[in-house]
Amino acid sequence: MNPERPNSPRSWEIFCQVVDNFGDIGVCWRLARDLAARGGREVRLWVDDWSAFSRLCPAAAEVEGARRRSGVVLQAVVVRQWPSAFPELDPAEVVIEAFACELPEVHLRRMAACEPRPVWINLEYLSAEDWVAGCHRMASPHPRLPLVKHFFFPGFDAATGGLPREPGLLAARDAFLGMPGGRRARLAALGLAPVADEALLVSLFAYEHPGLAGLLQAWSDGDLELVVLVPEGRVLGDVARALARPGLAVGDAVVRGRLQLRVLPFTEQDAYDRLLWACDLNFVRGEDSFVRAQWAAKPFVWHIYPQAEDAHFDKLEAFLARCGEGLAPEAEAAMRRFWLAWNGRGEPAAEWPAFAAELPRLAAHQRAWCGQLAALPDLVSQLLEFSAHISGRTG
Ligand code: TRH
Repeated sequence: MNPERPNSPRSWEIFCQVVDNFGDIGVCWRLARDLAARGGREVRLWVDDWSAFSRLCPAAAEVEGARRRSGVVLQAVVVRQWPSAFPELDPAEVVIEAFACELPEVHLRRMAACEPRPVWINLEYLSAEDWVAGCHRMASPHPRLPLVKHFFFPGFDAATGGLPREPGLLAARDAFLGMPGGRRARLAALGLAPVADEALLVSLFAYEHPGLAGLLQAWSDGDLELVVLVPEGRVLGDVARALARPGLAVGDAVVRGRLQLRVLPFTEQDAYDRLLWACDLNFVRGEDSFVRAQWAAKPFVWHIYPQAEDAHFDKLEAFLARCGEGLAPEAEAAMRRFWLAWNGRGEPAAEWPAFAAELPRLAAHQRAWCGQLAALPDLVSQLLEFSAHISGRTG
């Protein structure tokens, strides 16, 4: 596979509609930055929700309205507010619509008038389900215009588009973990106070959670010393209620028995990666943090994005089946039971002791799982190869 073939497209644009939270823009922002960082490409990112984007890229908050509309270069990406009245402009050679967001009609017509026509890709949500491989790279002709859209599915095996993984990511992680001074130095690099050597360091990023109070109680009453770092976000209200600390906010710390909990600010993506690397156990959610936890190669727990009619449990089971392969049966059962409980099928506090007892085995397993995933081509490499292939065919 050689993504740098002569017909490799040089201009790319990504359309992102923020449905809710940060996953849509989180994935698109990483993709845009990675494409731009690999060199020799112009990358434009259209985002409809500038305030969600500004949480991931605080420099964007400083950009005033007119420049948002005309485009501002941030980390080598031209970022533009996606307006409701979309301007007439030249499409890029590759147009990515993220997560089936609908492209503006005016842009589709411009794409249809291009010669050669742009490569049009719909980047889909991540799933470990088996059907994904059968739909990956599937072509879908536009009903009216002379355009063909291709479905591109990220995934966990060689028959899919792979996972986002920037070149050098794992080396950066290993350098961070190998820094002289150990955990104290790593935490200092993150701006965090030291924790006791024997404490289990946990990051907690989750949606609202009715089972949280019981788990916090189990942690405070348990044998293990735990330091739990909670980035500001949707779960904080439940944390505050469970600990009877109304108004709990960034910078606050609470101690209950064996549990010490600290509230962190929401940071830039790269800093969040380092937080995941630094912790012994990560609670993550949605799509992007779920992937980053796998590159952190530490035990983790996934709060999956809930879907109608519990459809998300099929996705959860599909991932557990893949990721659990090769785990000792007791460890696999402990992981499954705790993950299901964390997602509402069971009582997290009741499943915690068995899960905690398996953490050493789960740590070894996640390192191996990460190595297995890292042996597959990453998402951006595959997009480069695929777009060169399609533009070679249509150009
Ligand atoms: O925010 P999420 O729940 O996102 C989504 C959306 O709800 C989306 O509509 C849905 O379809 C999808 O899940 C499945 O979780 P996710 O995907 O993990 O995105 C969070 C982003 O926020 C991710 O890019 C990491 C980033 N982040 C930071 O940059 N700094 C932080 O401090 C934290 C906690 C997260």
